[in-house]
Amino acid sequence: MSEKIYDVPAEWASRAFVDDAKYRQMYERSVTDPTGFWAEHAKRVDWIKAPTKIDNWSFAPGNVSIKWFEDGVLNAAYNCIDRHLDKRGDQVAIIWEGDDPSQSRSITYRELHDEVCKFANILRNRNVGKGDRVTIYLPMIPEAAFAMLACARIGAIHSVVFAGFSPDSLAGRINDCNSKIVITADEGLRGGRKVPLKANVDAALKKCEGVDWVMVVKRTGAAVEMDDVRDFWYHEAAEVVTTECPVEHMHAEDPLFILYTSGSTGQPKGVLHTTGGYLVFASMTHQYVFDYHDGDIYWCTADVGWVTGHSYILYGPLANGATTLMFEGVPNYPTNSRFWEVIDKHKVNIFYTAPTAIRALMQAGDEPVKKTSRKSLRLLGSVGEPINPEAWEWYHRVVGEDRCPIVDTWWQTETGGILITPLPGATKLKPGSATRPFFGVVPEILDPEGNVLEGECTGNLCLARSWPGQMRTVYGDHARFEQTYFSAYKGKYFTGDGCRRDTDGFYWITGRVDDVINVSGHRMGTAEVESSLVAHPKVSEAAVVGYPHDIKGQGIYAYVTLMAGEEPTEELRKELVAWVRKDIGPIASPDLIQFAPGLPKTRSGKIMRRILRKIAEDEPSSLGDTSTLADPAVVDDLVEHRQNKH
Ligand code: 6R9
Repeated sequence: MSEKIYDVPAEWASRAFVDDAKYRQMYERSVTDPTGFWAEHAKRVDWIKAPTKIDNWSFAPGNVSIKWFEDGVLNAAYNCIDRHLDKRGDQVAIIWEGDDPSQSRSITYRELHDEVCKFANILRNRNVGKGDRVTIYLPMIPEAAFAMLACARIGAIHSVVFAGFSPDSLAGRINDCNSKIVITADEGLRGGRKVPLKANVDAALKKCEGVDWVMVVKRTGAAVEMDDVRDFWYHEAAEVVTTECPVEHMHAEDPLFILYTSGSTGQPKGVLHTTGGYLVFASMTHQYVFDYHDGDIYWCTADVGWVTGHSYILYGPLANGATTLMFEGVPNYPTNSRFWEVIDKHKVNIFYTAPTAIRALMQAGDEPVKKTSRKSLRLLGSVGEPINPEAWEWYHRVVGEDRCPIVDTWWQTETGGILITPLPGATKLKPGSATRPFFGVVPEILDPEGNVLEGECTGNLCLARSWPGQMRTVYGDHARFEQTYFSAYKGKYFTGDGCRRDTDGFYWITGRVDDVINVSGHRMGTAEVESSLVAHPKVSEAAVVGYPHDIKGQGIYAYVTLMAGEEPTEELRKELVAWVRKDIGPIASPDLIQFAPGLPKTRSGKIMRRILRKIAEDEPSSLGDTSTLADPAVVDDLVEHRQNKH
């Protein structure tokens, strides 16, 4: 671990919303008087009816229930658009930068209002209303923002599915929440490559009974098949609707969106977020963590298919009246200078990206960075996975020219917003540490027996209390919600992450301790990849673990046992990679496949993943005790034929 410490630059301490003394004072109040604290900060959003009941939650086993601001009434789209119109109708809300550097577009708050109202009217005309689920499978184009905000405006619940997911993955998500409408585009465009989104939807819908409508946005103009009854073009429907659409009155605890995320078992879970608490938390964290001031140009490079895109491209920034940049492309197209060129082109002040992108660009050397100016940059952010100190230092020194603090923000789809992070005017930085809890957040580190550890320690990260942005349930399966997050440590939310707290009380996230792996900042359940592999006719058994990968953070290592009589060939290896890629999506493609005659199992038949992880990490000398295995000899073969040998 890096021992270096970076103090808060003097100009930051004086200009930021919060300096260290203020952080300590606000944090103290947030945990000693949470009701008073959140009653005050709830005022940052406009309520149709202000809440009088602030916090009402229980993490008690069998009775988990989370409510914030429950008697309040509001509308999220109103807060992200309408309330800004008087003061900043002509201010740019969204800067869209296309995959092709010659394409960009600026959308003012007034224009955003009109586009979102039109979109909402199109949905209302198809009988989509409060509580209905809408699946959005779009690339990073402005219509993705219009679609999400249109749902919020009419009280429909959006479920955005990342456009990199396969037809099967899409179908599973459509069916799980019974969407009756799917919004997509003819094709997506990323790094100069086309993605056949409409064709993917057509394939998915062969497995979905309940979908009445498919709305198609024209992005590339490719010829696509259109079903006469079911499918319609967005641009045609938009011609016959008005730019006014009254907002639906939503209770604070009415659902805002569902977002599917991978867990350690079974199918992805539909994480449900509600309206009031989520919006208060997303907007408040956006303002304080990025120290967002009026006039700043803010860019988060995430995709709206992930939670980071929801909270920190859309809802947080727009609720704050910010100018938010939405990027269709990838970091290395057309060249490795793309990020920095976009920063110069749009005079970006605040830049928020993932360690995997930083590591990939770092490998391309300093030159593609240094040939750009980046003078506008003031603050850098990191999210999605632990950032290794080398990448942190490079980001700080080369990209930020030693003048921009880095906020390393730890949070999850489930948390709705950032929970552990520096505040740039308040917190000294240690490369690799997410530092201190945000207001109202009470982290605890526990040992496997459930003892709360004090002082400097390492263990499993839990949260002792609720915060307004917390997920409320797994859509349609509250029992799974309780089981997944509240059963390991009674009365606490268990994050699935390991964590160290140092002598300064700073937190260092060490990565997942469950069967979730983090590949380029994307969460993947090992069980999902395994069930895809065993669905192949030649595969009898599979076990998947993560291993350290220079760029992706973690790579996917699959042990595969073939059916009797099948030959382990190079060709089959490629076939299996392609199989998983097609089944789940490119982000789930195994990086390494080892054909294994047998897997290490206990006598009761449990696969010993600890051993598989060590072999995948190329640490065969630290396998630990293998004597409890049913057949210890299988380990020798696995070690001998390991795929990650250095
Ligand atoms: C926002 C997001 C959540 C998991 C989380 C953890 C890892 C995210 C991190 C981090 C270390 C950070 N993670 N941010 N680990 N430092 N700053 O990424 O949500 O896709 O649900 O992933 O990502 O392991 O549990 P999500």
